Amino acid sequence: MNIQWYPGHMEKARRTAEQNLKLVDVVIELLDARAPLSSHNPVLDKIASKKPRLVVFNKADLADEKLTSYWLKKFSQDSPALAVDSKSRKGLPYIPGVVEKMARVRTGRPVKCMVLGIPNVGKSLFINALAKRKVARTGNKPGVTRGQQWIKVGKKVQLLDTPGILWPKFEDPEVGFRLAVIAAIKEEIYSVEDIVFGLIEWLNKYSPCVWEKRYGLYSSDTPVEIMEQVGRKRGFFLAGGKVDLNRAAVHILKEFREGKLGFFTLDDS
Ligand SMILES: Nc1nc2c(ncn2[C@@H]2O[C@H](COP(=O)(O)OP(=O)(O)O)[C@@H](O)[C@H]2O)c(=O)[nH]1
Ligand SMILES: [Mg+2]
Repeated sequence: MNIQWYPGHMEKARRTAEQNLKLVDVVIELLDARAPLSSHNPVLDKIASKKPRLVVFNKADLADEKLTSYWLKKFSQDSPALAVDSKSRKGLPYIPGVVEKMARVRTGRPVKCMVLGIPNVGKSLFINALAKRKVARTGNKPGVTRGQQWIKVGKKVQLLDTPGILWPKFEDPEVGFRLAVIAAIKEEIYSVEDIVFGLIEWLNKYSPCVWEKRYGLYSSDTPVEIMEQVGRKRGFFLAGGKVDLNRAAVHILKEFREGKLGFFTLDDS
C-alpha cells in the first residue's frame, strides 16, 4: 500500500502558514492521539522551529489511554504536551494559561497562536470549543477549512485556524496507512478495502477479541473472511446473494473511527 496525498492547495496552505508564523507567539500543533507520531508533520520542524510550540493530542477520547500517557511523556521531553478531547472539552481549560506562560508577552496584548495540524485532526472543533462558539467551520471530511481567520479566546488569547497540511512524501508506507485509517486523507486517494484489510491484520495482532465483542464472530480468520462475516452479520448482500465486501469494509472502518471497536493508538511504543 503506497498512499501519497499532497495536492496544490496544501502547498499553498504551507506557504501561507510559513508567512503567518511571523505574526504568532506560539504554535499549537494538534496531533491525533490515535497516531501521535504519524500525525506529526515533519515540515513544522523546518518552518516553525523558532517558535515556542505546544503539542496537543486531540481525540484522546478515541485513543488508548496508556499509550497516550506514554507518548505524552516522550513528546514533553521536547515541548509542553497535553491531551484533550475537543468534543467533550476535556483538557481544554488548561490551554489559555499554558500558552500565556509560554509566550511571555509583557505588553498586555493578546497572545497570538496558530493552530496547525493535518487534515481532519480537529483544528476547527478545537478552536470552536476553546472559543465556546461556532466560529471555525468543521467537517468530518479532510479539507473543510480553506481560508484563515483569527478567533478570540477570552481577552488574552487569539487563535488562527488554518487548513490542514500534510507533507510531500510519506517515507514510511505505514504512515500513509495510519493517516488513512484516522481519516486524514481524502477517501478518493485510497481503496477502503485495502485499508480495512490492513486494519484487520493490525487488530488481529493487537486486539483479536474485537471481532467477537462487536460482531459476535467466534473464530479468528483472515481479513477477507472477517469482512465477509461482518457483511453477513450486518446483512450487506449484493444481488445474487454474495456478501458486499466493499460495504462491509466501509462499515468496519466507520465503526473503528467512531471508537465502536474500542480505543486504539496505531503508533505503538
Ligand atoms: N471524538 C472526537 N472527535 C473529534 C474531536 N475533535 C474533532 N473531532 C471530529 O473530527 C472531525 C474533524 O474536525 P474538524 O475540526 O473539522 O477538523 P480540521 O479539519 O482539523 O479542522 C469532526 O467530525 C469533529 O467532530 C475529539 O476530540 N474527539
Ligand atoms: Mg478545519
